[in-house]
Amino acid sequence: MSRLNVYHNAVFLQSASKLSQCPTAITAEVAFAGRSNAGKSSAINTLTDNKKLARTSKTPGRTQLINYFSINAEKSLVDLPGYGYAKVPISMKREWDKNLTEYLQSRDVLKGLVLLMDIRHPMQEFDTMMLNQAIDNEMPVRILLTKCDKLKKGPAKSTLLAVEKHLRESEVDDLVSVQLFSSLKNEGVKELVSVLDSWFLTSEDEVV
Ligand SMILES: Nc1nc2c(ncn2[C@@H]2O[C@H](COP(=O)(O)OP(=O)(O)OP(=O)(O)O)[C@@H](O)[C@H]2O)c(=O)[nH]1
Ligand SMILES: [Mg+2]
Repeated sequence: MSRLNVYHNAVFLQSASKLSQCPTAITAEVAFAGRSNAGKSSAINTLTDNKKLARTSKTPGRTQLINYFSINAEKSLVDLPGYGYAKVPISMKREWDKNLTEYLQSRDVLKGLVLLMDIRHPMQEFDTMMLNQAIDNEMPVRILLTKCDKLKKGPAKSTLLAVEKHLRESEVDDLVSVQLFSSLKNEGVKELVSVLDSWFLTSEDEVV
């Protein structure tokens, strides 16, 4: 029946606080980005079926380092620091934003970006900024509307349709797609796996 989910093999590889510390042996990676508290670390844990892998927290701003989880010797998942957390000093905020921009622009092995947004507050200023940067760098993006368990089915679907419409009207729907996701209910995992598989597979084709 279902193929083995290779993401279940993920193990912690290392942390990095700047680009120069990022692992060099990896040939393909997918990064998880989004506002603080959007559910990035939880989504990684859900995808990998390992609740202890990435640290999650009720306190926003928990993940301040770039954390790498390797799937095998060449492929990794990356938990990026949450951006836009209001309570950190403005200088630190600027530093994070600068680092994220630099990461998108210069990390060649980055094959795609999973951009997480709390379904109750999608497409905030920082999300749009991140999305535009990804588009400028021709980076494929999968938007996860997270914590969809917090809304009833109808409103969740309406938000999904509204974001889809926005992407179509902005003519970025060839590069950017969107889905519902809930770590709490294990919802949207299969769809996410197939997107990640396609990004990692494309990167294998490039190597050959
Ligand atoms: N109801 C619900 N809560 C969730 C879901 N995903 C995450 N949460 C909760 O949201 C909070 C933040 O989750 P994290 O995964 O730590 O968020 P993060 O984006 O990694 O946050 P930072 O590391 O601070 O950037 C935690 O209290 C989680 O339990 C979900 O699908 N449903
Ligand atoms: Mg986190």
